[in-house]
Amino acid sequence: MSKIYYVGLLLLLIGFSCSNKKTATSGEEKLATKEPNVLVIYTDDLGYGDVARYGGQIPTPNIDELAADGLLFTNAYATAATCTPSRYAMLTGEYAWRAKGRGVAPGDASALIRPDRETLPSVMQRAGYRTGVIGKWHLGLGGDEGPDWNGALKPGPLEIGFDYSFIIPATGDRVPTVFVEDHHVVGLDPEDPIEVSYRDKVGDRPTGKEHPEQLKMMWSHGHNHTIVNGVSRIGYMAGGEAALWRDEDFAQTFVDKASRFITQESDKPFFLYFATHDIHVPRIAHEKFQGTTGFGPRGDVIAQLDWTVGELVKLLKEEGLEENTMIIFSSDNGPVLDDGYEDKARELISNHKPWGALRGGKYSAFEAGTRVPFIVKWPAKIEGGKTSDAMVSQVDLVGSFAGYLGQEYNAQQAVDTQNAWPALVGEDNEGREGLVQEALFSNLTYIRRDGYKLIPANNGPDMVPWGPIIETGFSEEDQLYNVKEDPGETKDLSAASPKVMAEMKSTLQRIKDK
Ligand code: NG6
Ligand code: CA
Repeated sequence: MSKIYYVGLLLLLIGFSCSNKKTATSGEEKLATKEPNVLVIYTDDLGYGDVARYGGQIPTPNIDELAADGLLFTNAYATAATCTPSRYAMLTGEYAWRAKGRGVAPGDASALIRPDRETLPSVMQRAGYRTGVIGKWHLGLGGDEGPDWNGALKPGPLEIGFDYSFIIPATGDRVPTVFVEDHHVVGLDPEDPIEVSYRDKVGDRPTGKEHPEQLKMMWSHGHNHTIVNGVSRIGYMAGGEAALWRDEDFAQTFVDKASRFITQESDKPFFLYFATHDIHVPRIAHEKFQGTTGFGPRGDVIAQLDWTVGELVKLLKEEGLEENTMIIFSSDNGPVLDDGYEDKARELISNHKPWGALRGGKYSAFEAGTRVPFIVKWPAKIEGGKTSDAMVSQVDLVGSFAGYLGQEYNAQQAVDTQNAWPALVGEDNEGREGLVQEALFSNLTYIRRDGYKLIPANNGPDMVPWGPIIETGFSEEDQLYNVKEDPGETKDLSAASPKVMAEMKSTLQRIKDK
């Protein structure tokens, strides 16, 4: 054989192996072999009817686009009508009401989820994901002694499965009004330590009660303690001047942090729990959104939330990650108008119905308390533009991701989670057989897939007992509705269907006793 022949063969082999390599690292190949990135966009107090695609009057083009490109659910539920228990259940796979002390957490609560607990981020970590949480936490920080704002804040997100954390420790309306990144308050000057009290006034910052003239947004109920950034909060806070946030910058700050997290060099897929402050009170949108909707501050923060979604999707597109990223968009509980500040939410509501056709709202045992927007977009797997009536619950994320990723999970701890993967990706239109939802004061209701909903008798007040003018759904008599046929819960069927009710009562008891 001639030399030329050998050289030719060699070149051919080199060429072959090069082209082979190229295929192995091409985008297409990545798609076929890599698990999806997962981005959970968890909004705060966004009602079932607050998204245009669900019937809302305030434009939400970017959220609507998620639905146009993904799957929109009409029967999806948060587990509770308030924030802390909903988040607890989504992250642990256990309904929050199984133990006491998991209601709305004060801003100085110690960690509600301890390191020995099974969690959604731990499942993802074990499956080879890098995990992050950005945004509102509201699940407590620190051990039994509570958070040490001037030291290391642990246990917290990093101890329960997150590799990275950048959070509002509790809520925007609670002190301390500072961000926490990993274990520390961001920008804290050690010479000016933070002091927090939920009982007595600390330090000499003015309060909203004494100095309403210093406020840019007046309080209506509660929220009249320490003033920070022209807004009085729940709780008293001294020190930490250099670390104080500006509410107007929340949305941009979180988008920037998400961008850094998502674009980080890594061989691993990412799991990002992105918990927006919007549209919780105080509703202080960035100046560029203020006055843009005609619906007042509540409308403006919906516009800002929509912008946030648009920015995240744009980022994924730019990074070539859109196709194989699964976005789950939802809310922690239903809508409220006046939740403690005079922001004209009620006066400017016009024909917009945050609760859609449902009854009640945040805090309520009626449907608007927990039935929430829920959209899943994952172009590589889910065909866009479809609607699913499957009954899904946020408590099922643990079981669903564990199932899909082939991970074992601690079912002794995550007792309430189920593998709802087929429903989440649109392959099962039925979903859960039934679910429990938690309203104010841990009152429980039970809903069946066929629409029957039991609200057991209780002696709670029939209206939320402070400012928000919302029906709690409580009554001294048992109530039974069919929320499929009667989403507004207008016809009590308890007298007409005693058998259904008895059966549902015993099912609820069985779930409680689990
Ligand atoms: C309530 C607050 C309300 C809100 C809620 C928690 C008062 C009078 N009201 O106690 O403004 O902060 O707690 O909302 O203080 S949640 O969405 O985080 O659950
Ligand atoms: Ca909430």
